[in-house]
Amino acid sequence: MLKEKKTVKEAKEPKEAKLPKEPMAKEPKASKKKQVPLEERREPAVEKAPKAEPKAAKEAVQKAEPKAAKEAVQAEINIGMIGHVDAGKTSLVEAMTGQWVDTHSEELKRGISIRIGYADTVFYKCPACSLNYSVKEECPKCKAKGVPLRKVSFVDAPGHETLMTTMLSGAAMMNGAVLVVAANEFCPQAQTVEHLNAMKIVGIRNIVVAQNKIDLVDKMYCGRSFDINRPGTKPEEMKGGVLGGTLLQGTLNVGDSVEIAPGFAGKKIVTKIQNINCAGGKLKIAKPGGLIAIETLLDPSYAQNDQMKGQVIGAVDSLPEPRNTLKLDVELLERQVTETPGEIKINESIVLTIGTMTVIANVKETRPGKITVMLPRAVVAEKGQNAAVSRKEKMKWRLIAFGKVE
Ligand SMILES: Nc1nc2c(ncn2[C@@H]2O[C@H](COP(=O)(O)OP(=O)(O)OP(=O)(O)O)[C@@H](O)[C@H]2O)c(=O)[nH]1
Ligand SMILES: [Mg+2]
Ligand SMILES: [Zn+2]
Repeated sequence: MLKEKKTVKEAKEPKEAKLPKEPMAKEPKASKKKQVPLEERREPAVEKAPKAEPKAAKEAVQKAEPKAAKEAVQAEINIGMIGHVDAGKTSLVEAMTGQWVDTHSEELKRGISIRIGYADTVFYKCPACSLNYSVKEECPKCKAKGVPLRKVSFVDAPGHETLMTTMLSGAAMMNGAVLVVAANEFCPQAQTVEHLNAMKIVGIRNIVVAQNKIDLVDKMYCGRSFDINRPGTKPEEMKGGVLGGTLLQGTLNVGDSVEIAPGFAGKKIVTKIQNINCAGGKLKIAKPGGLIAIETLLDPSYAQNDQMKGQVIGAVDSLPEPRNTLKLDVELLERQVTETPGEIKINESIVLTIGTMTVIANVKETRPGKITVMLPRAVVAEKGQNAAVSRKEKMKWRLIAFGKVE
């Protein structure tokens, strides 16, 4: 859904700018993350909106009519686009219908949806190939003419907190909904919850969750690393360090700058992707699935002998800062055959596995169900990330607890 951001949402609103039919009670200059008290949000901000909407709906249907006549498929269902402000609802509608439904000058200026948007599309089934469904008549894979299945109307709701009443009146027209969630934001956001509540009120049970903006959260775990240069390679022919692993989310492109964390000595490293390989050969773009090897501009000696194992690779400035102290919620594992492990004690050395990183940790503090550990080697861990806790028992490292990073 990637698209140039048209306007900056937080941009200051010029005073004279007014919406003729849908005055906003509050300027949406507030940061999208800011929580506004419920009573403020419930202000009848857009009570006049319903007047304008049926008209807009009619216009949208009329515009779509000639097409519909040709295809002889009638819109038979309304799918709502719901979710927090900026999640990408309107972008998803555009991807599926080809129409950018935010057309009001105010919407264009602010870069947010203010009214309910409408756009139709026809779902086609390709009779000839395995790529079965498309929103284009011509099958994108084999170019055969698709068979129209059904025409669907998208009802695009605004996500801004001051526009809940507009969203609610739109909800009344939905038969099902797509809850759009931005992968680069904590979930749920205020409007994720409110929109789901709105669905409950109007009795919509069929909701599909679409995770959007996954391109913003590239993340690869490095499981191996290599120096691929043969001894005696001329300096100008030397290749940079190669990192092998699997992409968890997002995409990596040849030419992308990426950061590697925790990096060295607690500092992240930034490098550039020179080549990407998978078992089948070279790739220009890597997606999640299978093992890939990325050639970087890193000094190859850093990558020798799996030295980069456990590092995380992601878009620049996207990874958490490396940390030497972690607080964990821990739950001891119950064992069926051998004795259940005893409590974790202060000063005990344990091993944590976070992603592909394995580190020794020293227990500094314990409270019921919680431990604080010091790490001689920094790690990157996100809040809520799982960690496996192991302890040495009879000369072997044994898994003893399940941890969650606080
Ligand atoms: N990087 C990236 N940006 C995206 C993606 N989808 C949407 N955007 C951008 O995110 C911004 C918000 O997208 P919209 O489609 O307007 O979001 P919305 O949910 O309709 O927003 P409201 O209607 O105001 O609640 C725009 O700048 C989009 O270009 C995506 O998949 N990746
Ligand atoms: Mg929108
Ligand atoms: Zn086809």
